[in-house]
Amino acid sequence: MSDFTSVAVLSWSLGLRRWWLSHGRELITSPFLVQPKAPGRSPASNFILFSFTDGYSGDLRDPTTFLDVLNIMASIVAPVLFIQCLLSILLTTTLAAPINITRETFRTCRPGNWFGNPADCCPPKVIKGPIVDFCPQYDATKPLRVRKALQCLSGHELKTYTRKLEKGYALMRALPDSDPRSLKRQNEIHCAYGTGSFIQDGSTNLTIDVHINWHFLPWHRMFVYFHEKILQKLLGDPEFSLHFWNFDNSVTATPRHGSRGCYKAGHFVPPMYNEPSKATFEANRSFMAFEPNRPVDIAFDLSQLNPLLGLPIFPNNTVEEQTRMNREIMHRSMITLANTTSFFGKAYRVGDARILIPSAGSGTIELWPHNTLHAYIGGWMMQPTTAPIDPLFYPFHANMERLWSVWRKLGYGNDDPTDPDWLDATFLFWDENAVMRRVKVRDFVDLNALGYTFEEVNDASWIFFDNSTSPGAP
Ligand SMILES: [Cu+2]
Repeated sequence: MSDFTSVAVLSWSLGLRRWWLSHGRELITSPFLVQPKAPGRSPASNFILFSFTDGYSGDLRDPTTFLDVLNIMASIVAPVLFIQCLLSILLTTTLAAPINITRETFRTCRPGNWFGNPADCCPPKVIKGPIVDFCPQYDATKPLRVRKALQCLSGHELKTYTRKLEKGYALMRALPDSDPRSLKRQNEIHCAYGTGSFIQDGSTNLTIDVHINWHFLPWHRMFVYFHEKILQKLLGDPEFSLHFWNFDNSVTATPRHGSRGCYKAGHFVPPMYNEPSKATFEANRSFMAFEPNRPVDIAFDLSQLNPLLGLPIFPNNTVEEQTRMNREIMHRSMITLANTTSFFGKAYRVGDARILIPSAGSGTIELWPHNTLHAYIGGWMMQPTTAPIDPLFYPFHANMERLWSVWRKLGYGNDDPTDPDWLDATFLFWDENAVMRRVKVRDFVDLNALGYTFEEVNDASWIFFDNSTSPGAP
């Protein structure tokens, strides 16, 4: 109940009721309004609708008795409501706390669901070994690793990277299911975190989700971070970087002389993830993902979609149309509609129920381009129960978190939430050594501390998109 309602209820119980008793009845029973009737003397006895134990009864058609009943009801209900509101305010202000995933959360994990679709993906209920706090170690003397834009890799670098990537996924797929670093187990942990399988400690029914709320961006940065660490470990190369799919850039530009970075359009599915004989490939995708010259559609309106009824029908836009629509939707999600609250999504703390409808809790970039692209790729990528089975998930999400870091630099007062219930939320992940780590959101907001950065790309393609030039856009 809102504070406003509490004030209203309090006012009524303290003041209005007294006013009604002393003046209100006289006013309404004055000769200018309605002639008063003696209570209980309704001409038609079948209209006597109530009777109290003290013998008072009345006809609800009589305005004075009707208001008397309201008044008596209010005098009973108002204090009860008031106490209830006071309690709920006290409870939310004193008990609100960040979400913390613990051994107990794992122990009480149970099958969850996504849009009513059952999901049975709990990790083992007992976490073996210690849980080690994750502390990023910023080393100013060490150059940051650079995650690059996939579409600009070329020559020897492209060859080496593709070979390593394929080897990394082959090794990851070969790990036994008992190893939490296997691709299957990584998918399962995302599934458990994304289907309400985990329950808030101490609750019997409040389930946890890392989508459709403000944990979407930091949680997925953590997930991709440990995925990259696992690839590094499997490859024996601590400098290996998971390069990103720059799907949001649909314009190839000529960089100014001397400027560094990648200025090539990146809105096609990266070819190194579309090689059927390789471990980076996944056959279970929509046909659109296999058309090499088809730009992705990140602007599609998914708001009417029931994902259980099948894939949405994406229109066959021309490259020019798609480019304009993609630029516009990026401009909206990153600038026009993206203040701090709307960009991150709805607050989600201990005591809050899981939000199930994307438009009710998701941040702008979770809706567009994230949800649209998951639906566009289709197949496993369509649902959080299976999406990380497809290796394309990772360069895609690497770009999602890059967009977060771009948003912070755009100005407009953009800044991360300062609420401790966001900053102090903790999640558990198995690291590259299969050791369980406790990870805090506040440790995942600064990329420098995590030791990597992103290559500069042509974000200007949507930053400088002018909405006024395309009134018919979605
Ligand atoms: Cu997810």
